[in-house]
Parts: sequence; C-alpha cells; structure tokens
Amino acid sequence: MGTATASAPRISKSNERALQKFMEYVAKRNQGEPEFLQAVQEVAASIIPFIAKNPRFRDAKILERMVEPERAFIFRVPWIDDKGNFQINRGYRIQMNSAIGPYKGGIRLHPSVNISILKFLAFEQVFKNSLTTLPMGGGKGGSDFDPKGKSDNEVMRFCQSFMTELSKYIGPNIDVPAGDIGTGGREIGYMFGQYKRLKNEWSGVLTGKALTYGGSLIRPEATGYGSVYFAQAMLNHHKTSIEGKTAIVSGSGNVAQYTIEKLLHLGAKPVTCSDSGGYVYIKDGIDFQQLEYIKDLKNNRRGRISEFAKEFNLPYFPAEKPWSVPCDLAFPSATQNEINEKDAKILIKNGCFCVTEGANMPSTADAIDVYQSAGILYGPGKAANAGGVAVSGLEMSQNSIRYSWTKEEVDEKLHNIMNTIHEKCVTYGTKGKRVNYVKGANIAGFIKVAEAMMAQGLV
Ligand code: NDP
Ligand code: 2IT
Repeated sequence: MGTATASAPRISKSNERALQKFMEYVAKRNQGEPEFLQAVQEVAASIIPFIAKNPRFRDAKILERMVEPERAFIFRVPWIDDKGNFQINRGYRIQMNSAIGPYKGGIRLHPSVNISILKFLAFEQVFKNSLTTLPMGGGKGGSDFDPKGKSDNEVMRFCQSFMTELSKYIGPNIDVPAGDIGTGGREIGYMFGQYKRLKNEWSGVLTGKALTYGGSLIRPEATGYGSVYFAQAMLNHHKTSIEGKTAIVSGSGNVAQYTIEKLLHLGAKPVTCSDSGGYVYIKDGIDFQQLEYIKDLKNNRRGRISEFAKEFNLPYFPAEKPWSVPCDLAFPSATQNEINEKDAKILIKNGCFCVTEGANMPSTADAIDVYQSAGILYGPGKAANAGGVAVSGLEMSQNSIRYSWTKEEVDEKLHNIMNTIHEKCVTYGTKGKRVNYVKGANIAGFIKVAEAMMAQGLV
C-alpha cells in the first residue's frame, strides 16, 4: 500500500506533561478502575494536544467534566431460579453525558461486569454516538448476571427484576438502552415488556426490539455490517479493496455473525470465529450454510463454537484466540483487551495490514502502539463499530414518527453514516500521507460534545 509511514505518532514534551498530570488526576479519583483509565488515556492523548491549541475548551475544563459521569446508579437485582432459590445480582446504569441527546448505550450481561468496565464503555459511547451524526448522548449499563446455562424463564425473571429498578431512571427522552454482550433480542423483549407494564405506555425506550413491536430492519446486522463498511472505506481510501482478502474474526455473537455475513457479500474470505472456549479455523473460508448453522447454534440453541467445529469437521483450538492465523484483515469482535502486544506483533508478522474493531476496546494500549509503529490501517472501535448505535438512533427516529423504513433505506443510511465517520477521521486524523484514525475519531467525536457543553453553560 505504501501510504503509511513506519512510526508511532508522538506528542510534544509539554503535552506529554499535561497528559501525565491529567491522568494522575483521573487515576486518583477512579481507583481500581483499570479499564476506565485505559479508555480515558487513549482519548486524552489525542485531546490534550488539541485543546492546547483551542484553550477555551481547556480553560472551561471540558475534558475534566467529560470523565465524570453525570449520574450513576447501582442497584440490587433479586430473582428466583427454577429450583426456587433466591439469586442476587448487581445492576448498573452509567449516564455519562447528555449534552447532544438522551443517554444512549447498551446493557451488558456478563459475570465480569463491574463499574470500571461500564464506565469505560459509557465513556467510549459518548464519542462514538457523537461520531454517528445523530443526536444521542452516551451511557451504558448492565449486570454481573450470566445468561449462560439459564433457562428462558430464569432469564425472563432476571430481566423483569432488572427493569423494575432500571425503569425509574430511563425513558424515551431520558435514556434509551439497547443490547451488548449477553443482551440480544430475547432479553430486550423481556425488558421492554416489563417497562411497558410498569409505565402503562408504549414508547421507544429500548432499541434492538423485534420487528413486531417497533424494532428497525437492519438493527441486528448493523454493527457487523457497519464494521465491514468502515474497513471498506479505509481500504478504498488507501487504494485497495476488500474483495479477495482473507479475514480473521473473533467472537461468534451478534457482531461477529454479521461481520462474517458482510465480508461474504463483499467477496472477502472470513477464516475464523471463536467464543470464550476457543477458535475454529475454516481454511477455505466460512460459507453461507456454515454461517446459518452458527447463527442457529448461538442465537437459538445457545451452544458452543466447538459444536460447530465438530459438526463440520473443522480444526478447533481450545482456550486459544485466532490471532496467529495468517490474514490480511482482522476484525476483533468479542470483548475488551482480547489483543495484546504479543498478539499484535504476530498479526503483523503474518501479513495483517488492517485491524477493524467490531468490539469495544479489543486492543490493549500496547497493541495499539504496535499497529501505529508498523503504520498499518487501524479503525478503533468508537469509529468502526458505531453502526450498531447509529441504527439504534434510526430505530428511535422511526418510533418517534411511527413509521418503518425499508431494509434498503436503513442499510443505505447506515452505509452513508459509516462513510461520513470515515471522512471525519480523515479530516481530523490526516498527517502527511498517513491517517491516524484514533486521533481523527477522538477529535471529531470530542468537538461536537464539547461545543454543546460550552453552549449549555455549567453542565
Ligand atoms: P454477544 O453476546 O452477541 O457475543 C459476544 C461474543 O464474544 C461471544 O462469542 C462470546 O463468547 C465472546 N466473548 C464475550 N466475552 C468474552 C470473553 N471475556 N472472552 C472471550 N470471548 C468472549 O455480544 P456482541 O456480539 O453484541 O458484542 C461483542 C462486542 O461488540 C462487545 O465488545 C460489544 O461491546 C461490542 N459492540 C456490540 C454492539 C451491538 O450492537 N451488539 C455495538 C457495538 C459494539 P461466549 O459466548 O463464550 O461468552
Ligand atoms: O457498544 C455499543 O455501541 C452498543 N452496544 C450498542 C448501543 C446501542 O444503543 O445500540
């Protein structure tokens, strides 16, 4: 490709000092929250040099305000399992920033959920939602509840109890949750039903709803499709294309499934998928029949990816991640910090020249340094996976006007939004021949929220 220079972007000594001082301040106020600090550091490294040149944002302490959630709720979620035993989980909702619209962001149900993970996700969401061009603030919620191995009735009782408390803090003009890890169509349905009973009104309070009760066409596909559209835009901008490229994908949930589907539509060859048990290698590329099997296995039968490997007699690597498989493109689409420095080096050694993040913060800070030093194309999550929340925004619009757009209409809007996000990254991240998508996404996302906060005074 020959367009990228082989050096990581550097910041000046004075900006380095300002960044260090800022991070000391944030670390002191948020002890024991490593994921949150990681997400803040990545953004601050781009924003501090920017606000040094735009001191009105620095003097108004906009960045210091942005790292403080507007509001956060932690609550008890009691429910009764199928054996009649009491179970107690912890629920959360972080309302991070409402400068440009109602809080918006998913609900994660996973045993690892804690305040640090949800604050990192809510913080990322503020910038991501700003990039979509739609009027959505940022939030995130969830619980340490583990849906794995639970019956539908247990999941329903948990969701009802969770929503009984959450309903006090959300609303179609206040805060509009959606899916994330462990929260798909089934969970959204149970939560929506409970909210509707409690409030005695139908409203677009959640997105990711099924089509029969106000969901949007293309919402299930949106994050994965959007991630591939973003990769396509990066490749086209660098005078190459996605067709014929070998791609590795991690995860096998919502984002991974539709990343694989769009890669197939565009003539690429996805050769892996995974879950927390291990990964499968499909040398000749996953085909549509195998993809349908994966969707049914994961979305209906709720099985393990090892069963897919067994069914199609494919090599399965237990307890491993797919990063050692040679590829052109990588689409981490499972969870945070799934690619470390060592993995990043192996990816690049084996020929990978483009990493597109379907997941939120899947690369550690050291892994990002490796990409930047090697000068490969790197689309950070807040830009690359914004298609999901973008179509959530379109679902809100359709609910408000009480109308449904066609599949083609929504897909076209999604594609345009992803191209617009790419252009914004190019505008704010280009230096010489190189596009630093991290810097571009952070600055472009920041400006809209910062301007809105300045206009609104003491917020
Ligand atoms: P799903 O629950 O549908 O799928 C998650 C997948 O990732 C599963 O294959 C799961 O495996 C795997 N996974 C989850 N946690 C871990 C872990 N700790 N270690 C290894 N594998 C893990 O979630 P989504 O596909 O919706 O979300 C995937 C990522 O994309 C997340 O980072 C999410 O925040 C992000 N995202 C999601 C959006 C959406 O609209 N859904 C929008 C934007 C980003 P297993 O089943 O074994 O746990
Ligand atoms: O991380 C994300 O952007 C999501 N989980 C989707 C949020 C949403 O409101 O659709």
